[in-house]
Amino acid sequence: MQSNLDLNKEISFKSFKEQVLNDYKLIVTSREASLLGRREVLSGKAKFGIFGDGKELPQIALAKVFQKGDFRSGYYRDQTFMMAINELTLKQLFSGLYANTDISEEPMSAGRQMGAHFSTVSLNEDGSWKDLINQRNSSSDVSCTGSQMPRLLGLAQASKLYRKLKTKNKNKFSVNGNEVAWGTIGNASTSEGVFFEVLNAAGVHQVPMVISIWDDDYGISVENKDQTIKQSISEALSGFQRNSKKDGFEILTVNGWDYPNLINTYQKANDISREKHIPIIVHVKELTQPIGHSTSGSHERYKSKERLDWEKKNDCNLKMREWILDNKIAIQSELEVIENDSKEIVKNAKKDAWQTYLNPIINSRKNLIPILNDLSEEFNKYNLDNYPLAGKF
Ligand SMILES: Cc1ncc(C[n+]2csc(CCOP(=O)(O)OP(=O)(O)O)c2C)c(N)n1
Ligand SMILES: [Mg+2]
Repeated sequence: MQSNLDLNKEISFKSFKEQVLNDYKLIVTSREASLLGRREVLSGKAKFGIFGDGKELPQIALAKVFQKGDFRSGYYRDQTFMMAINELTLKQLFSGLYANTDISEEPMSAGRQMGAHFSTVSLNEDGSWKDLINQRNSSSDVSCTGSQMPRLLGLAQASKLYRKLKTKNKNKFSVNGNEVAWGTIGNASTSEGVFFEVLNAAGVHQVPMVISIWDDDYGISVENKDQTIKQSISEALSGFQRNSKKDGFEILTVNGWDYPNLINTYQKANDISREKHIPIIVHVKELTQPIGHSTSGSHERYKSKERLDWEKKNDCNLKMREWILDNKIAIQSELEVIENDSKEIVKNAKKDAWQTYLNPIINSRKNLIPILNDLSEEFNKYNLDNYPLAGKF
């Protein structure tokens, strides 16, 4: 679990190293889960799969500033973030893939939603509200890309109203409107009308909304050059940038493989948005998709060799590994221990989730067999040879 970060606090090298290695462990574990998850689908055990590979690192930085009471409204790439805020375990991720219908095993939707649609629970068993200010919240994803945007605007607008109005019974929902609504969206989905409408409204109303754009240059097989003006959504949106005379957005850009800059960028976004209620766009560039868009295709069929090679070299997990070694924060063998452990942890979580999914089916079969045996004995008491269909089946 990530702890909220205070960049101004001095820490010892030991505790800095511990934080960095914890972050590294989480991104490699999340990656292993994506790799193994894809195999589970392609070998026929799990349904459709879509994973967060290639987007791990920025989600770590986002999780560091995401506080209790905040809301996420995002899309299917955010497994690393959900793990970082402690709202998704590896076993739950696999239970989602197997569509386990037991809500205690698959808390996102008891296997009813598409996998990687991440939600937290807002109500108690008796239907009363939980204290949302004491938990990290995620409004459930919906499979239409872009549909997270209107929800994101509403959540941010709520904070604005809580700060402005003396709303009754607000204690469970807000502390003076200090809650930020954090959105995530893919680069291709920013071409949708609803994205621009929401940005316009957020700019007009000046709400505490931070929208991260995970830019991997593709929307399935379509490149930015074929669908985003200037091939860059932050350049396209430069007219939304606030200035000394007029309100608007703060637009931040950062490369998705740059760990220290990601942390600084999200800290900045957090400070501006939470305190001053200014909306922020964080354009996270140079991300990749190591195993392609989803289990329904292979990106090798439409990406050039140059692009595939570039993606291999610029994989955010690999870049963080290089950064750790270059800055002598840890040595190779320490990282290898983390990498090998992660493989084991993910394999075990997968096995556990599969066994838990199968157990009730195996138990039902165990209960059914004596019933069928009894029935068969019962039938044997009759002479079925006299029936016209006897022996036909
Ligand atoms: C409204 C809508 N149109 C099309 C789709 C099909 N679809 C699913 S994901 C996707 C591409 C999204 O690309 P991007 O926004 O860049 O996110 P990425 O998967 O690359 O992270 C499309 C077209 C959809 N789910 N919803
Ligand atoms: Mg994309």
